[in-house]
Amino acid sequence: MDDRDVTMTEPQEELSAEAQAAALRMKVEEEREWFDSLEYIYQNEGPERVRDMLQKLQVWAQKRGVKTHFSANTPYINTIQPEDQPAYPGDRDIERRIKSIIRWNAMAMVVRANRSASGIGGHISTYASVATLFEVGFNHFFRAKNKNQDGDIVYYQGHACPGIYARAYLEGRLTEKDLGNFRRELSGGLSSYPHPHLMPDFWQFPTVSMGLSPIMAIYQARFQHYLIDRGIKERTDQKVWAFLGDGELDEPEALGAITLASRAHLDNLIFVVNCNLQRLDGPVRGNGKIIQELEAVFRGAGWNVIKVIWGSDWDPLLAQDTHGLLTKRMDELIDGQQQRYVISTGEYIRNDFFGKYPELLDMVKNYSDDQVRKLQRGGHDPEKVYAAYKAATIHTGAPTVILAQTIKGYGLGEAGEGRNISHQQKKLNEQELKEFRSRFGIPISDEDVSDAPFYKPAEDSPEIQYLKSRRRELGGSIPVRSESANAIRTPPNDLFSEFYKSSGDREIATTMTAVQIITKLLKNKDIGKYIVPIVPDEARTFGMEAMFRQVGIYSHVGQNYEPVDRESLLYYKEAKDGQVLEEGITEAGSMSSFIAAGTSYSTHGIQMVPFFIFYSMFGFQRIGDLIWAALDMRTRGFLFGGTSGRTTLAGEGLQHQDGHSHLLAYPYPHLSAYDPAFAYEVAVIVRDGIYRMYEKGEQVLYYLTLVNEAYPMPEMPKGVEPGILKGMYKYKASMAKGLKHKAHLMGSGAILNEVLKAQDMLESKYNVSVDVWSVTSYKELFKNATDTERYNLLHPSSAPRKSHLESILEKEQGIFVATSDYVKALPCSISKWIPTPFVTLGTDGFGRSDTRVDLRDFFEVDSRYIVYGTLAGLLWKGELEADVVTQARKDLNLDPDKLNPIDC
Ligand SMILES: Cc1ncc(C[n+]2csc(CCOP(=O)(O)OP(=O)(O)O)c2C)c(N)n1
Ligand SMILES: [Mg+2]
Repeated sequence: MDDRDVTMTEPQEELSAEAQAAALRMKVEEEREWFDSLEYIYQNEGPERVRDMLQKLQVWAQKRGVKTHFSANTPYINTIQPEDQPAYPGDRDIERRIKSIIRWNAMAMVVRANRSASGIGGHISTYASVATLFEVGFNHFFRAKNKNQDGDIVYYQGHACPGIYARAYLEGRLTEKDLGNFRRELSGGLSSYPHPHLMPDFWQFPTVSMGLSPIMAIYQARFQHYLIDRGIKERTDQKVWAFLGDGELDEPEALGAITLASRAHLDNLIFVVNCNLQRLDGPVRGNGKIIQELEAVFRGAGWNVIKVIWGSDWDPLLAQDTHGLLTKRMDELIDGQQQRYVISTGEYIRNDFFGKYPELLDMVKNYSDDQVRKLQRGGHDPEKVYAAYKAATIHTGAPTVILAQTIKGYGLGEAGEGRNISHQQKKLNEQELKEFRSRFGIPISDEDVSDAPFYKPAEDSPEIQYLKSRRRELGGSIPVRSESANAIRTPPNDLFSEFYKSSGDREIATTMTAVQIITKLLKNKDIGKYIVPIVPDEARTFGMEAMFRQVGIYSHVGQNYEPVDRESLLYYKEAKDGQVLEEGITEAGSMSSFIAAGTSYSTHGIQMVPFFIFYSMFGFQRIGDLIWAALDMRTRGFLFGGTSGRTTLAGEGLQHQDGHSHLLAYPYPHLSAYDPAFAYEVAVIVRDGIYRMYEKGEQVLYYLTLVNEAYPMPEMPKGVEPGILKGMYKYKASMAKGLKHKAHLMGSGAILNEVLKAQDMLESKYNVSVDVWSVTSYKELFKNATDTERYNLLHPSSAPRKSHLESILEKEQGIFVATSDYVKALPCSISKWIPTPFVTLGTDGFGRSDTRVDLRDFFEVDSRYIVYGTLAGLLWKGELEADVVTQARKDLNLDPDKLNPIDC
């Protein structure tokens, strides 16, 4: 054992009081010498040298096994000291009056909405707490986009949107009628939360699925660097501001990407966390301190952290705190107790907080109870907030997070200030309205107040004039969303022509086709530079590694090391102007990049064409909420679900084999989902996607599943393009003559090959003439069929329209059998429009690792099952006898008592 670890020491004799005093004096003297030396260094060589010394001492101590105390925290006081605060540039008084009016209107919107339509919801208390944080931004920081400047990018805390609407009302951008129609979206009213899909000229970012804005904002800030570093966008000092809730940061996505922000030196990014210490049900950390917890997390991740905890009226008290006792008390105070102070009397706070140490009680002995009660929190003090924002905007080299302490429901008084029910408060009674009005000085009479009328000062009032002049100064109104961007032309058919041809004997997987298409697009002089390949550490899985060398992997700092494979042709090349976004193992991060790139046409006025390639299993089921947000944001681009198909990805097993993402894609509006089988299908779909999204500007997103099973690719039959895009076309009609029965086999993805084998078997052995159909998209078929049906329902006197399915199947005789590498629910979803009997085969159940042959047997989707399903269908139709079918089952070696894979 190392002797330094010995904790037990020889029993020592008691020292006399005199000896103890002497020992103490010696220690004091020893320390004084140390401090004198440090002081000397500080005075003569400055703080940098002191830091250097301390670091060296730390190394010295560590080498001797001395464990030094580690803390990522600074004391529980404001980061910026009063003497370092810049002068406030605005008119505090008028800004407060504007803010009060906005507070009132934001509250009135919610109260009125809930009176006219009980239960319609809305939130009062979030804006009440964040108002100062927003208003300082609106009056002094957030620049609007116009022809002279890029403007800033702001993610507003979603539940605070009434405040944003109320401000737009004062600016004259929204009318009283608009405010009165809050949450009445069906009659064109203001959307409940920020939704670009519903208010495409106003909102840019959906922020109300908690935890998604922080990660989206990080990748947004990174994408801005990407555009600049690649020379696509001019260098600017555009900032990305994200306003977040303290409760929100419990979401794993929220903090999951913060190290990327520091690693990539995103000093264009500012998080403002509205630390009202509360979430929906109660305190965020009743028994802890959320601001300190977050400080440690962000500092540990390399962020610049600015705490705005206490308002200016605490400054004189802190100035007197020469022994650090007040700071100690602040450090001790836990959030649950601090929240209690919001609803407490001054006397309670005096006793409970200051009363712990007599010296502190002494500090406030000349303060009245009312003064003690009103001691303010930093997030409600414009001077403190301004100082923090200013420091954040000029900080270089790292992102900044501002942790601002506020009160939830600020100003609501007993109606919900700092109470656990604050979040749910949507109705104020007459008395509560009166109090609110009086507290914020809104000129509404006692008679009128119970109606909660909106209030807007006259156009020539100092308030409106000031508010507008501030916005003019900063470039215009925000939030604003626009869609003007560079046009992208669909590449000519020639670019895709090689995929329309047969590959001969060469076996190719659709993944390879997709990668080749991206490669060709990258080389194309028109579209090439706008392509953004995004991959979550799976480039080698999908055979994309050639792109590393071809266009480079994006890194803001370039490549400061010699890669281990530098000698190889396809080495891992990182470059400042690299084009590939190699995100590492984060589908959420990659999707956030995809969103930033796919909405760049709106955010930056630059159309980009992102291709995000991932394991299809880790798409919809893992990051479905981000895909939903992408659609809300009108994102354009291609999602490629690689290694798809429950039986096509041999090996890997249950957690990798996707046989259901196409079903998960069903409820996503404006999303086209395809499961192509052949190279030409992939090419036709991608080309159409570029045309629809980029040339026509349609609001749609493309999802394609790709497989890694290689097989010879056939030539594209004539005239099949419309069918490919609509979801189904006849791929191979029967050539056989004089067969007794007729069947139609529908197949998708790699399983189409099993279907083709079944066609041969049925024609050669079972007297069944078979047509083979390629189903590229059940979702498109379903959408078109239900859309057509809806039209016919609503137009009884018009000639009925035919869906694509009805048009292509109306003349067909025989039975139908559908097989895919996906769940049976997909073909079942269109069964209404398919002639009966309709047999559906699919891969319901957990995947398994095994060979493709065995998997297709296990999931009952191989050619034998397809043959058998066809014969069973003919039995149901009355064309075959049961014993013929039973015999076939034996011949095909199928076990009727095998467990259903869904139960295995
Ligand atoms: C993913 C997700 N889960 C739950 C909710 C419901 N929700 C809305 S606001 C809220 C509390 C928010 O607390 P916080 O982030 O602290 O914001 P505050 O309103 O306190 O500023 C919750 C749970 C949501 N919007 N999103
Ligand atoms: Mg909160």
